[in-house]
Amino acid sequence: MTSEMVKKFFEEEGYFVIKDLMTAAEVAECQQEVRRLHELAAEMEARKDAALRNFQREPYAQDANQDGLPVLRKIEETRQYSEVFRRLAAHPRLMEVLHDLLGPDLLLFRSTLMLKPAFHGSAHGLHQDSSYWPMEPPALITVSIALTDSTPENGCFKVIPKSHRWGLLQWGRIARQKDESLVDRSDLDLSGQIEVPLRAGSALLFHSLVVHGSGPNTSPQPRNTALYAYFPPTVRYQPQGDAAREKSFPVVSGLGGRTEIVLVAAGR
Ligand SMILES: O=C(O)CCC(=O)C(=O)O
Repeated sequence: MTSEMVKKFFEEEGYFVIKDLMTAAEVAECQQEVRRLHELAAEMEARKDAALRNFQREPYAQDANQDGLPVLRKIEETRQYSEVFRRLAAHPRLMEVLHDLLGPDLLLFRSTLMLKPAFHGSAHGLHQDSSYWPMEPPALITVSIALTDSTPENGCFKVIPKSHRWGLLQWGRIARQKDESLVDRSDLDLSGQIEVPLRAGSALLFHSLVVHGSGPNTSPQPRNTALYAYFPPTVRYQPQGDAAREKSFPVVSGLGGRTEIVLVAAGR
């Protein structure tokens, strides 16, 4: 597909898949790094490290540990703990597509590992990312890079194409048990929902207003993904309530080579 075709598809459908973004060697390096971060979590738990708040245990796991390591649901701020995942945020092939969609100047809102351990992974309720994020306008792009094959059995993404045109809606809890419904609302037409299986190394990109979620992992295969969210400088930081009025965001590309930018919220 040409850049124009990718842009047109993304603008109309709200999502896009980049097949085989990473090489097999890159995938293997990321998988090793996922294991290292689990070992790090175990060490941090042992010393009651305050940064453990970025490592979330799987809330509905039957066992607390697998192979002697904690059963985790996600790790936030991965770029703080991992050079591999810091670099992956700026993968050259990903940058080409994001530059076409958002322009050359890119900031990072989120760098996360979403983990669905074999047999244990909880479901992810349907939602729009922008309903939870203090960023305006709601025009970010989330990228989920599959680090293992991602299938309907191990809880691949579900998206509703074109739902980025529905406007901003309210959603409920995100982490859900394996037999729970993925949504509490009954007033929405969810019939267009599709599953997006990905081979390890491929990536799903979607608009932050696209309705998405994922099922549980009841299979023997883990489903791990590196998840990032990007925004251009036209998106502002606008938190509600008592949240800090300024926040620093890493620069991923452009912006005169700066490494981070502090965004200050406009007056209340
Ligand atoms: O990785 C998943 O299954 C869902 C992640 C997601 O939707 C999110 O973090 O907003």
